[in-house]
Amino acid sequence: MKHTNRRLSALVAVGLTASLALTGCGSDDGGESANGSGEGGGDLALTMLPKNLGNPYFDTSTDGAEEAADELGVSLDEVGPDTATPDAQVPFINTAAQQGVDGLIVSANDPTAICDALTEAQDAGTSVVTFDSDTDPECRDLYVSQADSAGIAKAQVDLIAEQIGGEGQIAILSAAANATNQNEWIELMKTELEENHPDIELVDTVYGDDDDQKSFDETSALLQKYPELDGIVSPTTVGIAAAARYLSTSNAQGKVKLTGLGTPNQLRQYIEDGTVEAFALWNPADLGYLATFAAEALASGDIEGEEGDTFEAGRLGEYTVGADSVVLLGEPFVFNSENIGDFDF
Ligand code: RAM
Repeated sequence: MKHTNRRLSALVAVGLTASLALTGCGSDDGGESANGSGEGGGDLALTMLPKNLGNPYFDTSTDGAEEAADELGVSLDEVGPDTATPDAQVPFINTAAQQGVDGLIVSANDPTAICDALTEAQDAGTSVVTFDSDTDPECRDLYVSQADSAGIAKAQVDLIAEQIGGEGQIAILSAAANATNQNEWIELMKTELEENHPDIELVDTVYGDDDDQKSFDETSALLQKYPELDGIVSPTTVGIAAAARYLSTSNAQGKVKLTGLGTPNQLRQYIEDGTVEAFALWNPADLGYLATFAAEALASGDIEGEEGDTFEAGRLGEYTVGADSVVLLGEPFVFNSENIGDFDF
């Protein structure tokens, strides 16, 4: 079975499927299981390149990638820059290509800045899978997407609209200004607001660069600049956690609503103290797991990355490559005080 059904949230009308693990989702199980396509990995070497290191979201996606690599019998290394800046990933891509790795799995800080390096890696024989945040499509073989972008945008708009009572001022606290994934979601959120929430005014979009301190400072600045602010949407796990930390000790706690995309472990205390009512995400471990199966299928020649190609992804089941060489993990999921205790990632 591809996905496990879970109960619907009353807050968001997205059909909630997804392969969200109920407990833990790490790869510290010794990696001995080999269900699904465990055979045939050979001596393949894969490299995982997140936007930056030190982000629990990517720690979790790498856990999932390592779990998949264990099952497939391939090697996997994680490398990455400290900061999520547009071209900070280029040297890591060049090194992976020089090392002759078979597959590169990358979450892009910028849709174009790493394209030349990725193309050179492809020319050197490396299969390129983007996950989480895409490049321009011509720079990669396959993109493993966490969920439909319009669904991710709508989930967040629905949450903030519900929390502020359908009217008022909101701001967006995003990641890096060039991040492909956040920028796509922000455009779709603007459309959703214009079409369905005319009484909500988006007063500003600011960028915390997926850096904890910068995100914290940007939250502080937003509250000073907009004293009437009713809500903040932060479509980044780094941003929402920093904003929650700021709000939790400020006078605005509970008054300025905060939602967006976060991990349960980073936001648990803020759900418990009332700073955050509900937020959304998918399971990053499953995303890393699926991206690794996709990279192995490409690198071993099982698939070309063309629309209609199918491959097995272990415990997640079979996936089909869609239009523009995109593979979709599932649907976003909403976490709140009633269900957060069920999750550990
Ligand atoms: C941060 C990163 C990542 C994004 C999540 C929601 O961890 O920006 O790319 O998908 O937030």
